[in-house]
Amino acid sequence: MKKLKIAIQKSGRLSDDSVKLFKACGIKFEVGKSKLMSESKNFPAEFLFLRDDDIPGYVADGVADVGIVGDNVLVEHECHVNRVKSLGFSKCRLSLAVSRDVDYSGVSYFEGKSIATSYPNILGKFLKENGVNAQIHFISGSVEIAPGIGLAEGVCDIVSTGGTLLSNGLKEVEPIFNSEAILIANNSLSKEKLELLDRIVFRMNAVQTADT
Ligand code: PRT
Ligand code: ZN
Repeated sequence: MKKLKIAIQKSGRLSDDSVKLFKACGIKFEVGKSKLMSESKNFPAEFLFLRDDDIPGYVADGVADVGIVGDNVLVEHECHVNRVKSLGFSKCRLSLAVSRDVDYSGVSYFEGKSIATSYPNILGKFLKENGVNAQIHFISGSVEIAPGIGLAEGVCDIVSTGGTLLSNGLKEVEPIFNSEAILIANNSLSKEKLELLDRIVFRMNAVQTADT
């Protein structure tokens, strides 16, 4: 029988809850620090442990059949995949933030200014929808440092508790995108694989009902 290839984050904010969810569904598999693949012994599934940024592309290309990724990464990468189910964990928001001492009056504050972000697509769409012309400065990490070193006047980054913004002298002024973990699937799964996915989704729904 064909195995369903399931991509989950190797190590990070999605990893533990992703593993926990499949285990709560009764799917047994090993997770090891150096393991990049793991076959389930009691379900026709094979787990691939990847960086979260690679998951949407791999699922779109069919390298993996299904995966779990943050909606922020999924939308930023603009991959064509099937959004199967919102999972309710790894909740966060993508927000615009400025230096604490800025007298912020509204989104037009950003007109003609530069904004550092790892999410140029989502930010670009937001600015366009709001008729704001700003320069987007892409940086791949430690975005919150940008205003302090004179790289940009604002930042657009993931916020959860707000602690990181605070400790970098910034304040959140505009939440632009709400995110949580999403179960995604390749758009052209075989009938056999779709049946396996249905079995998993059925179990996930049962687990979530039991939790609430
Ligand atoms: O190594 P890999 O590429 O796989 O992981 P990663 O480092 O790119 O991602 P990771 O593990 O940090 O996050 C994975 C996903 O978790 C994200 O894409 C979001 O969907 C979700 N998530 C939830 C978060 C946060 N909460 C979060 N707080 N992702 C990042 N953060 C960071 C944020 O970038 C900022 O630096 O945490 C900081 C802010 O947190 P607070 O609590 O101080 O506001
Ligand atoms: Zn990543």
